[in-house]
Amino acid sequence: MTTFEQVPVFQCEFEDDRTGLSKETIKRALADNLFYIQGKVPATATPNDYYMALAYTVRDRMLQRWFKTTEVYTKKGVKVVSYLSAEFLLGPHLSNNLINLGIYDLVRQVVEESGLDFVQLREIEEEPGLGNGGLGRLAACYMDSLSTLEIPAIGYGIRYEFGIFDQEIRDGWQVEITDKWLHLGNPWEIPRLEETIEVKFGGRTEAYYDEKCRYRVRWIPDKVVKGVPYDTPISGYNVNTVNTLRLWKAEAPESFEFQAFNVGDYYGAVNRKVVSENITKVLYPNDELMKGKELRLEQQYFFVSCSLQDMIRLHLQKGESLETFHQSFAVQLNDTHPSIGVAELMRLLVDEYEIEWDQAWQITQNTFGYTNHTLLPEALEKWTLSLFKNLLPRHLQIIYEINQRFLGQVRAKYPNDSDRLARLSLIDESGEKYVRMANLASVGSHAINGVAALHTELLKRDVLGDFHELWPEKFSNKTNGVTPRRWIVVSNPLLANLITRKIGADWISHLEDLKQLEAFIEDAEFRREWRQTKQDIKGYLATYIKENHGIEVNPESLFDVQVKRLHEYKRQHLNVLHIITLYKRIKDNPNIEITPRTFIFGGKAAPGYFMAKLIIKLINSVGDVVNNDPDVRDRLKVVFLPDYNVRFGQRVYPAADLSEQISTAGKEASGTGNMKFAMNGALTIGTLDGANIEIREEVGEENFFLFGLTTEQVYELKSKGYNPWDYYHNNPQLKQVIDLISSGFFSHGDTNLFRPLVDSLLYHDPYMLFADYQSYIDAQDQVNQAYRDQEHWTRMSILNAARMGKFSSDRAILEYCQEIWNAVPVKIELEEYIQGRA
Ligand code: 73E
Repeated sequence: MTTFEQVPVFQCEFEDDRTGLSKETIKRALADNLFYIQGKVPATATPNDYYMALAYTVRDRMLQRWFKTTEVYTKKGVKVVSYLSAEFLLGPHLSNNLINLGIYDLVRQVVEESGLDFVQLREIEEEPGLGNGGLGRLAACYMDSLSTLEIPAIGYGIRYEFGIFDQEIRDGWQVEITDKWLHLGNPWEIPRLEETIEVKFGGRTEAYYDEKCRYRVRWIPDKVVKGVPYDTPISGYNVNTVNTLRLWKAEAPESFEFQAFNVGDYYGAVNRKVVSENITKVLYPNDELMKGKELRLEQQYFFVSCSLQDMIRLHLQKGESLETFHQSFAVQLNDTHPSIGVAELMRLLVDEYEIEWDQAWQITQNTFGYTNHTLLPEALEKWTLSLFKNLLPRHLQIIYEINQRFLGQVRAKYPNDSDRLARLSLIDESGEKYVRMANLASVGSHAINGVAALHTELLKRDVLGDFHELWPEKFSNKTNGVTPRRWIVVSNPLLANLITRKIGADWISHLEDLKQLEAFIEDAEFRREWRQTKQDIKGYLATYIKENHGIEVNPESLFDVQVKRLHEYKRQHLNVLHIITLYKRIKDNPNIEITPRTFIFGGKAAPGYFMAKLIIKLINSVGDVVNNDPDVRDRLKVVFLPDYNVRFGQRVYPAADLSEQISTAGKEASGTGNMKFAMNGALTIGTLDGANIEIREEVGEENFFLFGLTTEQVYELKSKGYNPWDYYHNNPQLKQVIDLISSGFFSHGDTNLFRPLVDSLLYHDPYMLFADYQSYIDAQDQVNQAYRDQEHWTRMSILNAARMGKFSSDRAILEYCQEIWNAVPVKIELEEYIQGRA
């Protein structure tokens, strides 16, 4: 049980079951919610009923704050940040809200005194997996920080009925299962049916002259879909602010069905309903891969149109005119997924609210900011003109108009530079014609940012190089951050307690305070406690692995962890080459002294990404051999833990000794797992990529295991002709490892199974594993040496955690507020009887 020091936020003079915080009141509220909401008595209640009753009890305690917060934001003069994201990877709500409200220990005690198993109830919650990975999780961390910093904010996204698939491993292969996260109900959301919005699709446009003889265009759609908002409260830590995450669900409007019934087309009517509701059915499980599917563009336009119409409604409700829209809302585009918003805001302003083009364009540019998250060419969004025109005919016209005016400016600045014009154009005309969403987002925003220093530099130089030349002032870097509430306090209460005992609890909302831990580095007792804490948590993970996956791991061994989406650029297979290298050393010399290691992997592969799935199979196949070879004598263990998600992240980051951040330099825009590991005292083995560079700068190069080519060296080697074959031939160790895979040693003699992977490495190796192999192995050997000196390792571990202040999402959000959004905190005051003595 956690002994984490709570910060008492409120104490009631007047209590009722909905707000009271005395033990008795909470106990009564649990029983009440079980009876009146779940309709159960203890004799018939299932664990899920109790979980639901508990969740409602916690939600009730946020409602006054939530209501108050929303009310304040409708006041004139309050600028609201609107974070538009196709993904919010929230993870379980219960513990997070308990921590943020400062009532974790209290509620846990009450639950246990009521004879219930708190941990069992907590684990029942289905996590909302409404995202693929880093990008969606970043949005969730940012929502937490916005509330904690008391910034008026609203997150807008999609209420997918099925989030990221559940992963099972069968015979070493990934199998995808639909994620039915809503099947037992979702106590954290409230549908706001009366705030439903209509969204149009398809059809055609028609030009006309209005009563003042002005040329206008109207859009005659062939489909209308209703967007129903579902609101989830997002609490801040130790403050009254509770912001809203508003997710849209698609529903078919009644009127369309009646029309069809009248002509007797019953099937057609019902079918149309199904098709409309498909829009928010399922999250596309591809990260970093753009697939030009019509439904994906429908999803994007659907949620963006709902959100912008919602904002306009709120703005007009304040009694403001649309000329000042950008003073009410700062809208951030989380990658290009919501970038159709640029054309949609123009359409709303020009077509529906009859604002002149130039003014509408000013409002639009002043409203939007655009965050780019990837440089990978295969991830850049583009839509064929035909697909675009079918779905959004009016938007295509608007994009043409924006483009014509924009290219006019470019031509004036760079006469006779048709190549530049072709690169900057919103339309790619090099082959089949496409709309380029990154260009649309860049032209339509006043600010463009990357997510780590290196990434922003590369963005300015390559992907958006021409835009940077044109408007250098628009560009800035905002290095990612993660919330220490979820990633330390919720997930690692033992470490949080230890830290708080030493330096007080302020670090939870001022992560730079962790620096104060450095003062205790010479304190042997503190180091012992630090080491013991890590050991205890590793013990819990070992038990979990044994109980859930039947694999025995040694909690004293070095826990070497790589958890992230499967992708060739992230190079999980480089990690495997290291494992095989160690295995080979043992086979060649069974008595060799080696540092015992447990290799832990987790991550999902996009269902259509064959190579990523083959890498999962390889990890499991190597694990089968290594784990069962008596020569290894349990000194190496390889476990692939299925269904990596936020909840499992919370279990694994605290238990790691070594964090694998081994992407090819220049490929990982930032990474955020790297930050979560280091905050929890893991050391990093990593390349000079993404935020690794800044982590290394902060923690000190002596506390970081660096290897591999730099981005420059990668480019150089590529341009002079990279030949992986040479590395294979010139490095006997590497050759042995590759030959062992090819020989069928890990595939029951099947020499074909891993051939696509091996051939890809030998003949192409686009992510340059072979070029980095030796340097990686050398760095891993240094890790082994370092781990043997536990005193020294502990010092490095403490320094890593102590120097992670920069990577709090609070710091990142402050920078966005000051440099992009021009947003300031607004204190939420509560009535005395709820506020208590806070
Ligand atoms: O480096 C990460 C970064 O830390 C990057 O790969 C990831 O975003 C994280 C947060 O900034 C990312 N995901 C996507 N693009 N970049 C993406 C692309 C398409 C669909 C879903 C996600």
